[in-house]
Amino acid sequence: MEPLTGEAVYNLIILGNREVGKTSISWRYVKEVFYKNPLPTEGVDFLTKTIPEPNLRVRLKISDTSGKECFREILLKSTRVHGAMLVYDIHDRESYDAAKQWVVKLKARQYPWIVLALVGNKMDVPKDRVISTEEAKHYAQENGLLFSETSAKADINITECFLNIAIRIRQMDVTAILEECDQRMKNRNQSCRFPRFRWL
Ligand SMILES: Nc1nc2c(ncn2[C@@H]2O[C@H](COP(=O)(O)OP(=O)(O)OP(=O)(O)O)[C@@H](O)[C@H]2O)c(=O)[nH]1
Ligand SMILES: [Mg+2]
Repeated sequence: MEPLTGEAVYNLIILGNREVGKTSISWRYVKEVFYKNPLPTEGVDFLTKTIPEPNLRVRLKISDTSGKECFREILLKSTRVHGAMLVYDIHDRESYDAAKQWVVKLKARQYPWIVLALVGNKMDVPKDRVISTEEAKHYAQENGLLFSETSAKADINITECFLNIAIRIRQMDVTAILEECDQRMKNRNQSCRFPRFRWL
């Protein structure tokens, strides 16, 4: 793969039910902090961080969404997304099912270039876990997703999770796909390889 000449910007959206730890994950990664009682996110918060890997040269623009459905739908329709992190709480099956529904939704809308990562958070609390690592890993493998279990609180696998998503986005050349779609949109005589990209 050719080395990048400038800094690439990747848009990453974090989706998942309320209180699964979306804000805690993004703050741990970007600000290196953890708060026991963060305020619920209203709408969306934007954070950016340049990945401290000299060979990658990537700046992540992270959209930390509210667990409220209406906000996320609006955001998905208005943003060019390179990757999506689908977060669940390993103690909460409803949140796991919701994360899987996001996979179905995103695939159904034909965003084939979006790198999807399934993330089971709060692994620092082994008691009362209801989603086993094996179950989630199996689902992720079957559906071509990246998979991690994390703890924002104990800072486990957070950096690796973001890094792996960025590496996969680069490997799949998602930026080139989006640029191609932009170009074809300008020239309406040509059809886009991904006809429904206008959703983004
Ligand atoms: N034990 C533990 N608690 C966590 C972890 N991550 C987040 N929490 C707690 O879970 C609760 C919800 O965290 P948030 O980060 O606000 O969750 P959210 O998904 O952003 O919630 P909304 O913005 O309302 O959608 C807070 O009490 C956090 O302290 C973790 O890794 N381990
Ligand atoms: Mg939040």
